[in-house]
Amino acid sequence: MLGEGVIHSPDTLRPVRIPPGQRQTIHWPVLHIGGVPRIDPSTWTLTFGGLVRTQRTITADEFWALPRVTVLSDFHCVTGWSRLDNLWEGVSTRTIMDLVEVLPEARHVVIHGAHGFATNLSLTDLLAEDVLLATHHDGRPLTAEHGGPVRLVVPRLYAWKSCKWIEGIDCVAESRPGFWESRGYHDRGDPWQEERYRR
Ligand SMILES: Nc1nc2c(c(=O)[nH]1)N[C@H]1C(S)=C(S)[C@@H](COP(=O)(O)O)O[C@H]1N2
Ligand SMILES: [Mo]
Repeated sequence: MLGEGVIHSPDTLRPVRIPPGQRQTIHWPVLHIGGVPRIDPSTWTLTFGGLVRTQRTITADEFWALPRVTVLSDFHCVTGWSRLDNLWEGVSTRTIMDLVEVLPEARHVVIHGAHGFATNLSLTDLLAEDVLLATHHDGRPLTAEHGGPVRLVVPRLYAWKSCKWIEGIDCVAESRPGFWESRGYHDRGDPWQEERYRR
């Protein structure tokens, strides 16, 4: 049994858990472009920019002092694999975004990861209750291969939105495509609508 404090991503309550065109995987593939950056967890930082009242960087110490959440969710890669029942632990994006004053004209964010990777989200999708900056998966610290020390997890969108080795969040007014979105991937990427590629 899972503890009472666990947030269940709404998609985990669907009678059918595998979106169209996907197949279930039991093991957990490692997928990204470029090498695996080795980031010291004690010197990791997260920088907020763009349409925020004051640009700021939070340190690892500040991050680890924040209240934590546990989320049970599914993970769907656009290449076709889906991994169900992932137990993520970390800090809610709601808690993180409360640390900065987002200006009212901001409607979207650009998430920045190591090696210049970026992906975009609407503020609404970023602030969904099951979205978090994860440090642990299934009870263990995230390995570097899977995005450790800290990655974003956006369960209800294709996994390319779940930026590994997150470094920064920029608030913007208009949607601004990231790495895959500017190479033909869909702006939003809802697996249940099969939003794989831009139409
Ligand atoms: N920084 C970064 N994050 C990334 C990627 C990437 O190339 N760079 N690839 C994305 C894609 S396409 C997928 S499917 C998931 C895979 O996460 P995993 O390797 O932990 O399974 O990471 C996403 N996050
Ligand atoms: Mo992916």
